[in-house]
Amino acid sequence: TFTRSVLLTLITGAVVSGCYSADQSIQPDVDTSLASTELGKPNLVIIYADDLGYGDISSYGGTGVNTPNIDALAAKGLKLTDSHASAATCTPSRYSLLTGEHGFRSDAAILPGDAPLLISPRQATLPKLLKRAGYASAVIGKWHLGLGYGDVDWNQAVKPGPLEIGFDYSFLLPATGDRVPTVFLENHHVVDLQTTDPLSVNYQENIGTLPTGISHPQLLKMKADPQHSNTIVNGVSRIGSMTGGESAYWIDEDFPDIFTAKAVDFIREHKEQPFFLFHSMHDIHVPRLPHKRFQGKSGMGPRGDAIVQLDWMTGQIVKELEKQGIAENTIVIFTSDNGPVLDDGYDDNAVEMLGNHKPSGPFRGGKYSAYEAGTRVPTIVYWPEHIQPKESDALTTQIDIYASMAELLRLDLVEDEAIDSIPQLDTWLGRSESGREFLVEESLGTISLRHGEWKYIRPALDNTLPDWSKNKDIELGVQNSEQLYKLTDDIAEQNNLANSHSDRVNNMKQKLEQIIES
Ligand code: NG6
Ligand code: CA
Repeated sequence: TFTRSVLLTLITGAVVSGCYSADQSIQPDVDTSLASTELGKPNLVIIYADDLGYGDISSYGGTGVNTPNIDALAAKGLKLTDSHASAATCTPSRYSLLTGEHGFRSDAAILPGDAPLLISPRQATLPKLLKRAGYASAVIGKWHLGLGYGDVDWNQAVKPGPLEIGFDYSFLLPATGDRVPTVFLENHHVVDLQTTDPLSVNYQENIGTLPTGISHPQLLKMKADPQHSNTIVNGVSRIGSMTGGESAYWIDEDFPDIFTAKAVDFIREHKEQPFFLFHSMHDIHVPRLPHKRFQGKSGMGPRGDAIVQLDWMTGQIVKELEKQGIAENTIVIFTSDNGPVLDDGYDDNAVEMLGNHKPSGPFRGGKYSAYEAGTRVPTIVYWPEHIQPKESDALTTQIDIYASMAELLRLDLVEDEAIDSIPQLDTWLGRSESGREFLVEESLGTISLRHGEWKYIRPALDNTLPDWSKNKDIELGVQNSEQLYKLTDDIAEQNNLANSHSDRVNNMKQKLEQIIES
């Protein structure tokens, strides 16, 4: 149940439950009845941007930056305009994408960089589902779903992780760019680590002698807030303390080339069999440190330049699919894990250089927020063979990718598998406009429900909200009383209709409770 402790966890991100429920254990049969279906077995590539807002790309109204590669997908594919990440923060969104379950069912919250793996190796996952149809799977880029059993020894095999929950290959940034350890993890091992210089990480206290943002501010490329002022690597202070393992430290500016090369390798090696590539971008999360060739390319500073970089990375993947002759038979889903944020801890001029660009599009709020911009994100489905160019305002959510892929591949979901995922294949292929009747949006400190054009935001169960949300102009949308908005008349959620529509409030509240308790 969605208890007070869960809420506190969502708010602070401090408690890590890592709890696995035993009854999620499944042993599905391999489906051998998969004669070639009408749609065959397309490859699936999910390009998952980080913190990219609804209005951050040109085809969704972004004015401060050009995104020709992403726009080409939108022009030739299905452009969804009411499509949602499952949550307004990273970890629960990723959890839902990969498990088909709401994050609150496992207390999913923003995880520290040393958190245990949040998804149980016994749990059903999207890569495991696809394996039943013969797919190979890889995750490349940001993980942020925890690793090991907590208190990870980075000098040994780090597991369980992606390989234990169904991926065949992983090349990860373990948590986020702003959290230690600042090293790549390939399958079970930290890349380029030397045994003579062991790596240690600590989120409770400072360890080692590396300079920090507090002790050596003169070493910084960007000033940071107190939470981001610990160990300095590559001129950037991070959250958490780290010592040793220096040969393994990443250079942030190299991310686009390294991750692209790994993704291209995986595509080349698997072009003969169906595959799933979860290309989990670091951009445009903080710290924003685009490669030199993208610096100054947007006129909006590092945040805009990171969007240009993200667009380039997207183009590289599509080009490679074309080069290998498999673009026609590959579903590319381009979307984001949560809404936009300007100041998320580093002084990179995102606010000052914004100009008229509107990261949230016409919507209220942004990352962390219960208002629409928290979860409503650009979502494009590109599949040349089967999707006609189209725009659709069907209500959709990333949590349904799981059951929709099962529908496409004619795989039955077993009991307890992806319990919150609803098959929506026709909608995701642009063949139907009906979409979801109800849709849950998780956010920092509360939870909301969409019912068609209506949006209900549950009141706060607790008043302990983070201080940084106030001084960074982040609107969480958490209030002590009910909120109800009618989006068709009020897209920016300005007129709270809860008082004049108490029946609707009660119905939606009840429905939300029902979903939470189910
Ligand atoms: C927050 C961090 C923020 C970012 C976020 C995770 C502070 C004050 N803020 O706790 O900088 O790292 O976690 O972002 O520490 S997410 O996209 O991965 O959810
Ligand atoms: Ca994010």
